[in-house]
Amino acid sequence: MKVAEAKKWIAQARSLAVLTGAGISAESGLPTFRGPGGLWRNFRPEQLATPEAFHRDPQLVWEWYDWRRSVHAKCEPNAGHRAIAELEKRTQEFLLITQNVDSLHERAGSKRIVHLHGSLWRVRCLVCGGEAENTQVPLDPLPPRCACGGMLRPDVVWFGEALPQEAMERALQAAYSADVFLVAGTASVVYPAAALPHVAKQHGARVIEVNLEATELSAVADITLRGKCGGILPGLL
Ligand code: BJW
Ligand code: ZN
Repeated sequence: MKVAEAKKWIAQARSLAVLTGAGISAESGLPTFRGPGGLWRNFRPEQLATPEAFHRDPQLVWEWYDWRRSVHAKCEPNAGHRAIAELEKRTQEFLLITQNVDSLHERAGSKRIVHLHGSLWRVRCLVCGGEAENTQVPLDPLPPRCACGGMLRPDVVWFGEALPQEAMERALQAAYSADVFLVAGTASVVYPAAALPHVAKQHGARVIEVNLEATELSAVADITLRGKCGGILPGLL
């Protein structure tokens, strides 16, 4: 039984790393990027999540983020988020590496966490570079402005932009030292996040994937568990 084997590996792991993507928040009602429900007003996320798109039409890109913030504000963590928070409590050396910009992992109780792609609830000024938390929903005015008068942007990582250095370093360190590397709800197509399970495997980790569908990682994973995060992850405790 694959689930029983995965559960045993996790229970015996001294060092566990978990990488999550949009799929884990799908059961909370947040749309994923690729696949059904990934489109917003006929735009693909890839057309909006770039610095070029923002410079061309900041109003349009901010409307997308404002809409996503309003959806997120009504969402609750699900059984998948809670199972990962519980795994953290049971494992000596643990890191949750998330690509998600929502805060559902923290709200489920996760503490040892790094956000590779930033946060939907933070903004950054294009003029003075100041960063701040911003939880206003809906935003008014749109685009929002900094106290210095400059335009604010979402404090997230778009295509072509570097990931936050400290988060990436901690994620790589966890990949080097993990006995088990659990990957949940990501299409595993966006780099450098998608490289982490490969790095972990090269350094001796067993890789377990939880996803509704086969992904780029599936052929490399030691165990693939097909199904919803909310159904499968609690069974790994
Ligand atoms: C379920 C489920 C359920 C559904 N249960 N499962 C060619 C080769 C390699 C790399 C590149 C290349 N060309 C360009 C690149 C680099 C590029 C990249 O990777 N591009 C690829 C697309 C080809 N990467 C970058 O540009 C990164 N930066 C970089 O490389 O910088 C270099 C640099 C160095 C120094 C200086 C300057 C630059 C940055 C990447 C940033 C990604 N940003 C986004 C937006 C964040 C903000 C926002 O949220 O708006 O991050 S894009 C988007 O994709 C978002 C996500 O975090 C990320 C990953 O998506 P994810 O999580 O995998 O979601 P989905 O929707 O794709 O998949 C969901 C999965 O869940 C599916 O598999 C479903 O089956 C499953 N699922 N429901 C279980 N209930
Ligand atoms: Zn400013």
